[in-house]
Amino acid sequence: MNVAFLCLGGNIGNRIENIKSAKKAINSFSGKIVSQSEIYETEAWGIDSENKYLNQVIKINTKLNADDLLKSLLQIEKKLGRKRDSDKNSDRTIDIDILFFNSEIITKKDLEIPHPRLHLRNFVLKPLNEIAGDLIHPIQKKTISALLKLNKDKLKAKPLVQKNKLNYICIEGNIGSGKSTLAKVLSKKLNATFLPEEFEDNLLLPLFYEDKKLFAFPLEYSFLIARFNQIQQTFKSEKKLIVSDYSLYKCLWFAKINLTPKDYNIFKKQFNLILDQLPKPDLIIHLSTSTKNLKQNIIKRGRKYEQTISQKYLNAISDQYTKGFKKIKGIKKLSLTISNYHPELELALIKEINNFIKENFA
Ligand code: PH2
Ligand code: MG
Ligand code: MG
Repeated sequence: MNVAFLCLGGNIGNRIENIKSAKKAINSFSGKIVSQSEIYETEAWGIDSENKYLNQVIKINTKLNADDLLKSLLQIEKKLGRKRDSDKNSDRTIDIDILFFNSEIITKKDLEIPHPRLHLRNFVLKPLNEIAGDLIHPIQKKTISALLKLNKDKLKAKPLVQKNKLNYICIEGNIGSGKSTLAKVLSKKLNATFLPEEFEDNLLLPLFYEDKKLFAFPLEYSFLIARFNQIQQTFKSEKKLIVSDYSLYKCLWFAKINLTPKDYNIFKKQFNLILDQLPKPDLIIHLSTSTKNLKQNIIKRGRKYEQTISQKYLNAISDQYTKGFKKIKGIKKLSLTISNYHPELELALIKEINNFIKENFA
């Protein structure tokens, strides 16, 4: 099996659709796509055209040799409406270039591998670096990431912000609403990474339930810092969709209930600073249910320090969650109300969430 890296690009017509169609055809006729970069937008390189390019780099496994691969790619270009006129660099619907073929060096009239200008171009190096930063250029004898750093191309390749891409889902709800169970099931269903709330480690929490006035400020503050840290670390290493059973907003909502107005104002400033540093959720789901149901669930799961939680406190949290949820702007929101708990509940909720995702995200 041969490994090849291809650069797809085009600057006229429906550029995204053309790239998508090209990939479909490549998968059928040229080789199996095993990884792909984001799509980048760049001004036309080396030519005088107003039409910006979209480019994407893909890696394929193929049984074809380099000549036959080129033939199949040229056929695909033609099928997708590529016109070749005398001007070598004219605007085009789709261009598919072979960047590398194994680590071979080929210098024929109609096929040069590695692509002779790839190391000069941000629109190739940027996406290529994403999927093969450590690959060594067989002529330049440098890695792609080194070539990217060295290269002086002035044209910036900007990742195309894909509309409504789903990267981060938070499930919110009062103590005992069942958000953790649901988040776990949902992350399995969506093949996502589960980011769990880590309240067990907070030694202040049991103390707080014994003396709320004394421990409220240190408790809320320590939660804020711990959650900030956890979310930041997770996003540093995780590329997959993340499903969490909390959002940072809960810090603010609990602070509103537990802190004096003066302390709350101080807290809110710090909260907003920290919120700005973190990736925004794409979807927040609010699970709500009656205080009676919450109380039952708290008894059922039997965490010792939770058993003294009063009806009044639960009511206050539910109210604050509802108010806070309404105030969130610029994030997709889904509200789910649970009237009673039954064995099929999770499945029913997942179905609703799935429908919402289908309608709202690409
Ligand atoms: N391809 C060219 C010439 N110039 N510029 C950008 N940004 N992207 C391309 O794919 C591209 C180009 C010739 O193939
Ligand atoms: Mg080209
Ligand atoms: Mg070409």
